[in-house]
Amino acid sequence: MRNQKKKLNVAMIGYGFMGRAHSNAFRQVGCFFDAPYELRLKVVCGRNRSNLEAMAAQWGWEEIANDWRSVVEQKDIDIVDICTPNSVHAPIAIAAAQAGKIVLCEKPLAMNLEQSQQMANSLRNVPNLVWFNYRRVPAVALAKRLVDEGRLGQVYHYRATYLQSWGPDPVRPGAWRFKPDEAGSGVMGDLLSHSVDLALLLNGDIAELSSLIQTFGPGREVDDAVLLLTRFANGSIGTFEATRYAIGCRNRNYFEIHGSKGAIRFNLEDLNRLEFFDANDSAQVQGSHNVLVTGPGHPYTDRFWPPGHIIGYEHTFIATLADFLQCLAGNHEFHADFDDGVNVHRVLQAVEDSARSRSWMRVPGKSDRAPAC
Ligand code: SOE
Repeated sequence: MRNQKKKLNVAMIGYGFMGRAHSNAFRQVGCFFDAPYELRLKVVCGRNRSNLEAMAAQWGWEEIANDWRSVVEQKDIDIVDICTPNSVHAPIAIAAAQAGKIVLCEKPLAMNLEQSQQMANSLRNVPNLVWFNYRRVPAVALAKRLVDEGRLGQVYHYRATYLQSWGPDPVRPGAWRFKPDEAGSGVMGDLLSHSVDLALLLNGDIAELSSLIQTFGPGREVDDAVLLLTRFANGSIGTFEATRYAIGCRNRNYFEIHGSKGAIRFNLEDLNRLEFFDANDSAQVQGSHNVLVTGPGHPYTDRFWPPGHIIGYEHTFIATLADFLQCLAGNHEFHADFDDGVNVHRVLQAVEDSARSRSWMRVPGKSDRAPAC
């Protein structure tokens, strides 16, 4: 069976933390899922040869390369995966699309809204993905199922926080995530983009917002913390907070939704669980169900381990890739794609504008799409 599958050769540009997460997904997807393609880890590309050699040896990449421009032109490459600093997402994605490749790209999609729109327009005719991996946490997918089934009723409140603590880290001052010309923004692109993507998925469009942005690091030119108040198109209201200065919190990607019929609560630091409060439970036993989302019957879980056997961060990338490959084979729409990446940038743009002008901003609508080039 396996050797009848069509082979797709992957080139990965960039090889840091995300490069490892992606390499693992490329290697594992066919083990956990009945993937319709066999992926071959063909080329890993970056600047430092000895780091690349180590990466290739550890994760099984066949070749290393230094020049992404020639890699995206390579005839034997089918998929270009981008996990570089944000500033080079656009040129690589656009060149790869022009060369007819399938394109996978880390978040945030671009440096700003305008660039993200150019990217989405350039990639209209090629399959594409943005690695908003938290959509595929089984507990998050279960939350989406409960929302879609109407189990929360009319939503009143959406509350999201993404809290990390490494902002004051003295050994990281030169890191690319702190450089405006490489990262484009600080926590806005790095953390708030995840929270916004999940909010758009679970609660629909954000109509308007008011924000506050703060930089704590002396001399730093990117945002360290951001707060928002939002009104959603469905009439609910929301708050968001993203920061690298939440001392005591390592990677607390959290959301909570309150509706007329129930509530849900998720915390990535305990990613196998979803709390669900069902207002239809009889008053005597009302309280949160602390659901261990490892099956039976939960999204993705039959692909991993038996019920009760927990999964980790890496499985979210594997499940994302598995869904993408299924959609590719069946010619179905996949999300999150570059248009979803643009939708996140619409919100981020309004966040920047609101903080700068100290006023409420309407989030530019999907009809305000940049003209195709
Ligand atoms: C670092 O802040 C980081 O790795 C982000 O870049 C990721 O997108 C997030 O998932 C975890 O934190």
